[in-house]
Amino acid sequence: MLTDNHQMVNKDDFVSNLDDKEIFEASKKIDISQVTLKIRKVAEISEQEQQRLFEIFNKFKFVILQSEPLLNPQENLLALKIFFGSIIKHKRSDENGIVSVENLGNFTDSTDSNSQLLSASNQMFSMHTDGTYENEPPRVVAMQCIMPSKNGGLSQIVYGESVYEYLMENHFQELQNLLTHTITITRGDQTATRAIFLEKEGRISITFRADSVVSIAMPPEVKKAFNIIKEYVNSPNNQLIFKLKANQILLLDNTSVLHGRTSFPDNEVRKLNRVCFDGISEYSHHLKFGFIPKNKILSS
Ligand SMILES: O=C(O)CCC(=O)C(=O)O
Ligand SMILES: [Fe+2]
Repeated sequence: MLTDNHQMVNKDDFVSNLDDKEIFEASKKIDISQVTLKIRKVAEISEQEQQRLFEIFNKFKFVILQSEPLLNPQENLLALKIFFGSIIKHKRSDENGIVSVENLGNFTDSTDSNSQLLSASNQMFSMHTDGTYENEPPRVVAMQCIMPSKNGGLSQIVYGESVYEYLMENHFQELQNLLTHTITITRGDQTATRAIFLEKEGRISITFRADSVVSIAMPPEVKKAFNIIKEYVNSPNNQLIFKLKANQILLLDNTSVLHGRTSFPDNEVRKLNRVCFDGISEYSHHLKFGFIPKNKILSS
């Protein structure tokens, strides 16, 4: 069954960095309507809708929350705090912690003049988790679509668990190397060192980023694995691809899925609001972050 989102994907005539066939194949894998929850507004969410929100979040690791238009749509985004915890601020965020994701032309990071900010451009944003250069990356990322671009600007998702299983089946030694070595990711004055897959209380989380905005240092033992992951996650065959619509919020378990977006034409407007949450709230016990691999090899 094709959902509205799928139809929009198929009608898209901007080739972006993917071709039409790749987009079509990738979008067939999951019916986006399964992960879409329609509500009136976040502040008025019913008990039943709440339950459904957690169910979808825990099962699929992402939710598309669709609400009715509001005069001030940011209200919906900020109201998510009750469920997903405190907002983690970003260099570019406003006083509420909201970052505007839109094409600001040749916008560069003032702390690092070499790096163009992808979130402030129309360029493709390759697959990543948010906050890889932070000591405590956000557990939840929410991206609210204010205006989609007509062409391109498609959202992409890859499960960390799929990456893990792929390595387990095809590159077992490389996976073991990844579990025992750390990688350092630096952006401006922020830096963090950790393994790509981390186990805590039987659940595994993933952090990954591989673009030229950040600098990445790693020991030779993990270079091959890093490149295998980079290729795997950026292959459209392994992605879920869909187009976010206005009044939809894409909620991600940032410890379980990678996300990205395709490029869009320079002369088109596309605007999202992004917010990162720490995942610590009075509802935390309803949320299951990270994944449990089918086959465990983690020792310790
Ligand atoms: O533009 C998008 O859809 C994604 C942006 C993103 O991943 C980010 O700003 O971290
Ligand atoms: Fe992101």
